Amino acid sequence: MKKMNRIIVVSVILLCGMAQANAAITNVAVVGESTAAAPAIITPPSDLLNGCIDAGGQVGFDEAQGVLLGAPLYADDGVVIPAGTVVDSHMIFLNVPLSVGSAKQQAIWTFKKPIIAVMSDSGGLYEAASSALLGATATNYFTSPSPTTPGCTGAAPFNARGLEASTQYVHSACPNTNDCYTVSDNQIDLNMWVASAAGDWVRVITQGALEVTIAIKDEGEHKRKCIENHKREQIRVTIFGNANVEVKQIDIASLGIEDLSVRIRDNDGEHGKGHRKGHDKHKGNKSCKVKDTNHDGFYDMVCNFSGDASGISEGSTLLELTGQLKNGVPIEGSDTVCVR
Ligand SMILES: [Ca+2]
Ligand SMILES: [Ca+2]
Ligand SMILES: [Ca+2]
Repeated sequence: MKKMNRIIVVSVILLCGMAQANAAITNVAVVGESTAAAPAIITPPSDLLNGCIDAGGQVGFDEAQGVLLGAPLYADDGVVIPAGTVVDSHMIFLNVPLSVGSAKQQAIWTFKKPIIAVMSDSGGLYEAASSALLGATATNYFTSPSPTTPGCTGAAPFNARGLEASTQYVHSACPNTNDCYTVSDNQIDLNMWVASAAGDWVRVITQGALEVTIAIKDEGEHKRKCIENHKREQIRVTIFGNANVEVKQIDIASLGIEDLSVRIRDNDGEHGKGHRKGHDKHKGNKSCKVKDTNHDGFYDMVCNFSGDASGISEGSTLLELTGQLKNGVPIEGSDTVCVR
């Protein structure tokens, strides 16, 4: 069993060391009847074995984020997430101690991005097959007994790891007397009913984005790095390319920060001046330039943004850049700036 868990059925490029500002579970709230403790968003636990994680109520945590799939990923209802998709992963479970006996709880979980797949099969097969790829890095999913909690056993897959709906994946009508769920955009309404023998464990996959490091500076005041929030502001933003994001593949028109967007001066950039080695005008857009500003061997993109900055809060503020590559893969990055 343990060896089977270790088979990696999908290949992947793992993107490490990235911010997770856009990826998180954002809220959980009980609906209807509950005989369990209040649900909670938690940090990744040391183990995810059946025998040593007693949650009291439904708990959820963010797993791997910004994972670019190198092979298709399989989930409930025949969903196949194609290779090339970038995903974020999250785990939600309810598992009670032997002394409690049983518990049931219905809760609505909200994510920052839309849900694209759920893994809830009763044996936990989808979960087990994807944990090497999507699991939280510091959490033990595979080694039973646990290396850190002696005597604790129960690594997925096993009977009753997932949901025990009467029909395995019936979600359309979600009876409060059984395991089931319904998904709507960035929310999952999740009903779990567990006995102490085995809990319920569900992996939720949401849209993800490739992470880029960015640097935001006011066009005229680079040193102070403050932007004004009471006028049409112009801001220079550097997007640093990396091994996963080639900045020349960025769809410039897709870039946005709050209500700011790339300032378009004209569309004849290919004929513009300034075309010299290591300092290329970006094709078709004079307001973004491509060069390796930090000399790390990856091209970077420097763009001028403008627009209505009046909605940005004063003080030290985290601003998030979103956009996509020309092939549709989302990108995102953030930087803290002074706003006044
Ligand atoms: Ca159950
Ligand atoms: Ca179960
Ligand atoms: Ca660079």
